[in-house]
Amino acid sequence: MAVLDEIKEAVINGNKAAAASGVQQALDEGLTPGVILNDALIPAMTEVGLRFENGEYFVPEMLIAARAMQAGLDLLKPLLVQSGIQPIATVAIGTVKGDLHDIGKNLVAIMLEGAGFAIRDLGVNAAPEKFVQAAAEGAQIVAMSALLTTTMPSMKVTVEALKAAGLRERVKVMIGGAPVTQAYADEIGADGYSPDASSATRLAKSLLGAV
Ligand code: B1M
Repeated sequence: MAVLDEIKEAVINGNKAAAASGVQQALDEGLTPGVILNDALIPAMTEVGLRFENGEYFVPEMLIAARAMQAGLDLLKPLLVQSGIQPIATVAIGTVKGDLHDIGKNLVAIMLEGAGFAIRDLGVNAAPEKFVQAAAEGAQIVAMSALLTTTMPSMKVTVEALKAAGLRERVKVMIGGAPVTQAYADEIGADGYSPDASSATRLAKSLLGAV
């Protein structure tokens, strides 16, 4: 499908306006948000990552590609999120301390919201204390994202901080992000791991016994 290739090219080249207009055109042509996301936006970021690894792209190119992707996501968000439903539970979601990657975290938040969860977005570079505070204030799920191997340990620190605050039994902890694995979730005592945004919604529901 030509328009999907155009969106991919636009994101890879960091062309925000073309990414947004491509997504709008794809929607006008009747493509579903899921197809646009999975067959254009996400593969584009994968390609950007490969180019970074190969030394063809540097941080500025990654950054402008991320902005172009976000412009496309902004158009899809209202379509992925249902409105007017009673929240299943509140999820406090953030990218862990030291980590500024938020595209995947935002995508997971959008999908969770679409599945009926209330979202408390703690943003990027979220310190363990922020997650603890959100849990103390009533969030039933703490959801942490990490894209760097160097920031993954902050997930463990957060689990320990929840224990120290006496909150661990009251909240479910789920984790994800490209370098994160089920084995890591088991190692740090998280309740669950999911590899992508759609399985994250299934995981969140199953953690609460809602499926
Ligand atoms: Co960075 N970066 N980056 N980067 N960046 C990666 C992650 C990297 C793999 C690139 C590479 O080398 N190939 C590499 C990490 C290596 C490692 O640690 N293993 C890397 C690096 C090294 C860095 C810097 C250190 C570069 C530097 O400064 N020298 C630096 C670190 C800054 C920091 O965070 N402190 C850095 C900076 C940046 C930018 C700011 C330029 C930009 C981020 C902009 C932004 O997010 N607003 C950026 C980008 C764009 C990337 C890549 C290219 C794309 C990430 C992305 O958005 N993917 C990335 C390479 C890659 O991943 N291919 C790379 C698309 C997104 C939809 O996927 O985030 O994986 P993802 O989310 C998925 C799943 O993982 C999952 O669901 C999502 C949707 O399916 N998921 C969850 C995510 N969170 C979840 C939580 C859950 C469940 C599922 O439950 C709670």
